[in-house]
Amino acid sequence: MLACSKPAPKVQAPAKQAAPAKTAVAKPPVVAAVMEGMVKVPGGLFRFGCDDELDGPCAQAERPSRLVQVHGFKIDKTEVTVEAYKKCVDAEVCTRAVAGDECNWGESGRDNYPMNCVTWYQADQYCRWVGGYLPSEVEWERAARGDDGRLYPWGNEAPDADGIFRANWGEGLARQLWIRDKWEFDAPVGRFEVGAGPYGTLDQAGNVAEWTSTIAPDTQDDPNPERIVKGGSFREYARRLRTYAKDSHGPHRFYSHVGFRCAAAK
Ligand SMILES: [Ca+2]
Repeated sequence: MLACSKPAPKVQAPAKQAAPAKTAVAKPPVVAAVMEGMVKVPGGLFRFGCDDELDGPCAQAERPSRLVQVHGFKIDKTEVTVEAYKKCVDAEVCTRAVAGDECNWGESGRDNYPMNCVTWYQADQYCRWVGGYLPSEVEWERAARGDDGRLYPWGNEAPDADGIFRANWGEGLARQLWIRDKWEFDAPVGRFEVGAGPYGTLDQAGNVAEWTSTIAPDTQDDPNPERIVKGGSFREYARRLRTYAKDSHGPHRFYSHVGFRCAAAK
């Protein structure tokens, strides 16, 4: 159970870095390009979590709904791609992702697919390398939800309302339904522009679910506490795509339906 009875979490600020010395090595070339792929998320109060009357029925882990103050920040417009992650591996900073089965690493033609099959540690390492950090759960939800308490990044309509597919998702084990949105498994990032969030993010709902920096409260005393994962994926029910929905996994685990995106200070 992920229920959190603690006070509303505060936005996690990126770790402070020591002032660069005059001889400091320049940041890797990829940084500028990655930052260009980010959108600005304004600071402010927003409603976080699930309210049974407004959003429900809610899972216990999604309660309570409360107002949370966030600082402005930036977040990747799309999930981190295989192509982007490979640059970090080539720089000998990141480790290779697992290959095979539904994993995208090492597969030809998958450069623009999300970097799945990475552990939380690999995702965290990549975001640090580009000068950012993994978003907290609150930051992730702020980017997806804006300030109007919407159920999905695009609004309150169901993902397939009026026959328009706003995300890449599935229906649990009903595999024949996975492909209704044109993609049986994950898709190249950014293919569902109609599903854009309030600040321009794409695929926050669906495609691959996304690691955040937030520890699952019910595992916080474990040696390797689980981290919150947000957004649902190509294999999950529409409800799992809701902005407040969440899951959690151990940081050493990797899955074909889990990837990540990075955040950065404003
Ligand atoms: Ca996603």
